[in-house]
Amino acid sequence: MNPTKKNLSWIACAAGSFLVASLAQAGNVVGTVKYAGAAPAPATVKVTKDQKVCAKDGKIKEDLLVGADKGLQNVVISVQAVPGAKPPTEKATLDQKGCRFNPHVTLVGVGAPLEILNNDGILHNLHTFSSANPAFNKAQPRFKKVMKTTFSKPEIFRIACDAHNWMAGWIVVTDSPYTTTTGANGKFKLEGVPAGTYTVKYWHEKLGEKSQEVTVAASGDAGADLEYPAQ
Ligand SMILES: [Cu+2]
Repeated sequence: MNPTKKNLSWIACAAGSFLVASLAQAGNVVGTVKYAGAAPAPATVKVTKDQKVCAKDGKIKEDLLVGADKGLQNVVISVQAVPGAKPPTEKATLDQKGCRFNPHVTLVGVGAPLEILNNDGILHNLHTFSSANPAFNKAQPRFKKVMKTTFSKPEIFRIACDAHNWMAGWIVVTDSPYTTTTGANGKFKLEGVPAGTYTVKYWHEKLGEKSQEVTVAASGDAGADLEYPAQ
């Protein structure tokens, strides 16, 4: 074998082993977020306009959703300052469906595209209450089925619809690919977090922000359960 070829194959082989080693040294952050008190009954939302479209299904206030076994829904979980981590780049979608923001909390990476849909056949008007990112207030008439936007700074902000005052939601612009929200049972799982010790941040629209440290081993699950005191 000539020396050049030999060197190349050694480099390729070394790079391969490094990749395998670094992939193997990552674990998952898993947990359940709970609400300590008795689950409050969600308030019903009064639909006062565009009844045909908006009142098709019953609506509840979504600012404190407690499911089975006290699981708290729509908590944003984010592992902070993971070395080498880049913001998620996938397209996010926010649907204004039946005059409700779906999902209630939308995650999007810094600089990643957000598509805002309107298939309701009526006028919606998206109003953002951001401060790090420029706020906007844009009509989305029934014929404009998609609006596209991006955000350049990490921030969590409220969104509303000026046409339907009960519509309420949140947009989470994140620079951490290790960001997710809890499901109806309060559970979450973040996979492939490189081994290390990190701060995990929890945010809930009504119950506020909390954090705790988590140490992720080279494989397996690191637990990050949390309980918010009842209000
Ligand atoms: Cu609307």
